Amino acid sequence: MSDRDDAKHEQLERFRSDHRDAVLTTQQGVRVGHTDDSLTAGTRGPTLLEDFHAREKITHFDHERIPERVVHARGAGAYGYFEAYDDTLSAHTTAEFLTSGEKIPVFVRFSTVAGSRGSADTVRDVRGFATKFYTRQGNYDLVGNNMPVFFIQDGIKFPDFVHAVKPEPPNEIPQAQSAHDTFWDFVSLQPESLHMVMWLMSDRALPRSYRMMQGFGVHTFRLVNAEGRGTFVKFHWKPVLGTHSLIWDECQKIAGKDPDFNRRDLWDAIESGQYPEWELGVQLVAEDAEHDFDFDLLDPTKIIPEEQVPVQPVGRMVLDRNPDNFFAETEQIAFHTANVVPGIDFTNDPLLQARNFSYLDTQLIRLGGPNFAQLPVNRPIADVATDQRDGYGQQTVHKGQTSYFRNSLGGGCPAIADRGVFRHYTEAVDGRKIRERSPSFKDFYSQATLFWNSMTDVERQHIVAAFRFELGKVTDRSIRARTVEHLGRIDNDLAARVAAGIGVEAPDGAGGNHGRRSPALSQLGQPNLSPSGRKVAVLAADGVDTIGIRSLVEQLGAAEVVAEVLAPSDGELAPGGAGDPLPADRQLSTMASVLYDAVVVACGPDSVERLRADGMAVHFVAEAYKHLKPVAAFGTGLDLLRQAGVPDELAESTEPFVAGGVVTTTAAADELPDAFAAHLLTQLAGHRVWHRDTEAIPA
Ligand code: HDE
Repeated sequence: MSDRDDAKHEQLERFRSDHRDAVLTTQQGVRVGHTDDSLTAGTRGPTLLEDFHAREKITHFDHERIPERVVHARGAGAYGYFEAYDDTLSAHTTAEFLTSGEKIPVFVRFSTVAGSRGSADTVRDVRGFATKFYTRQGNYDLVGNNMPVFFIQDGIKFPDFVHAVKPEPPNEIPQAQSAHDTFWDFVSLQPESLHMVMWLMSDRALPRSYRMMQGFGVHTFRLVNAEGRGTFVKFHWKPVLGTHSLIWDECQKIAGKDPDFNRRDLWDAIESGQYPEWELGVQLVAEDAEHDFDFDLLDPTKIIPEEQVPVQPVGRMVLDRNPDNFFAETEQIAFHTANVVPGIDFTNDPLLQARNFSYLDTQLIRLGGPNFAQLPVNRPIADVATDQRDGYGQQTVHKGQTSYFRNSLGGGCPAIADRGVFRHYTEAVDGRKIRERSPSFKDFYSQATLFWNSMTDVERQHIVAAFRFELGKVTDRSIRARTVEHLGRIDNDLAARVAAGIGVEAPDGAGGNHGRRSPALSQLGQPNLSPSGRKVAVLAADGVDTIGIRSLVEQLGAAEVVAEVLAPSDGELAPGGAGDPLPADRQLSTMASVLYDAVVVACGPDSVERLRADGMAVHFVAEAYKHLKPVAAFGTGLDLLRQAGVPDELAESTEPFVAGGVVTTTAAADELPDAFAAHLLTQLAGHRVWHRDTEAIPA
């Protein structure tokens, strides 16, 4: 973990408590000499009311839970910093953190949306990507998601939407899933949701890692400069490791094998010094260009295609410190879209306007009163001086006679500032009071079509499979049919392919498709050529070639790839020939292929014989192959690939050979060529071997 110091870190230090070298006391500081037995009348008699220690201990325990977030309950967070590249944005905003180049402390919380606090990480869902910037001008919260649009246009529908996606009321089933009747009932009756539904059915909903996920502010916000001029802005986070996803079958299995998969990945990466990094980009639109688009900039179900308004990089964010305490920090952090600093303002996006109400309100119930901004993680590093007083959990001892404005008794303080204040953008507003959606919000299909058109064939196959899975779980046939009818208005081929899998009629083909594409929308269209951040399993048993493994692990490590040696049992592996014993990192039965990005079978006749007799090892290889992962073997390790049914051609010489993402060489031990690791790294950088045909592989 980083030893970087910053103002937030220093502030938190005042609140940290470490019990090393401490003795047990009550909350009142009275030393406790015995905490295992209650005070009773006789050793077999009733517990006495006067046992203040037992009562305090149990009472505190009884009150340890707070309400979980009504959405985004499950999350993981980390500290880090943001730094602007330069001051180019100063023409558009007075927000210093976007222009100063200084390192600004941040806390980021990633989350799933629908599941409860204890649900699995790898469900099909949107991911939250919320950043709190502790700036000198006050806290700024960018509370975004990993998808750039939302399901609804107006916040008044949010309770309806959330009620529909959450587990169904009679039995609280299913947990953290959209694959059920009420979700599809809702979206099929609210076509404005279709664009986002396309994103949700895409691989974006299955991130390989929080470190490999884009983030979006979603709404159009406004930057405001020193002259008070506004510029529309959309915020984008782009991960340095590239945007990568899991495969749906992997996700479902990981949910059982390691429900903390994404949390753990973030934690481990930071602990090991592989600090995740994102670039912040902005799309800027001049005020007088507001109506230059074929959609409304205030409509949160629309993107501004990057080909139309390019994303300009403005800074980078690095996460380099894990929290000390999940509850105190990750659970108690309170984001609020209305936490803005001078130079950033809202627009009239009706979804954003509702959020500006909701986030403050929800913290009051969740964190138990109006003083939650005093919790250590929420405290600004900017000075705070309000006339607000009292309330549950007040931590500040306010001195002085006055807590009102204007006062003379307190010397007029806190005084009204004349510099650096937040000034609301002075927008001209005129209109009749009316409960009606603007006609400019009424196109529900064009951008869903744009998204579909922009996908590669593989991405389209995944989208079709996702619709078939989700709608296949819907018991009401009319909901299935209604959804497919909407899909027909997005694209006929999409609708026909989905319909064929779920036993409903395809629509009549009258849909049409505008044919436009936005290549930036495709994840696979922008390959990331670095293997960094991936995890490789090396299968081994007693008798393995430990020299070969050591050199491979070292080469992978140099490329920031974590390689772990998995063996049938823990402890040291006896070497097959020359070489020293090698400690196994993990016991095979505690892990699974779905927790790795690739598998390597090491050489060693005895080792491979043992693995061939172990069904888990054979399955490990077959499953990794089925999930389109690079598979590699050296020396006698090739025999395990054959036993697992890997159908591709394997090496016949020591020259490393690659076919269908399978990297092999007959070389053993000290003769393992460097090119073997190099080929494996190239395959890892490709993430998955998308064109491998694995339909018939049983795993
Ligand atoms: Fe949220 N949302 N939201 N949301 N949201 C919450 O706030 C809400 C929306 C997002 O890690 C809640 O503190 C309404 C869009 C994230 O702590 C709550 C509407 C986007 C997080 C709430 C939306 C988001 C939340 C629940 C429609 C992406 C987790 C607990 C008007 C741009 C923040 C809490 C964290 C959390 C309300 C729509 C992102 C109830 C009413 C759009 C990342 O206030």
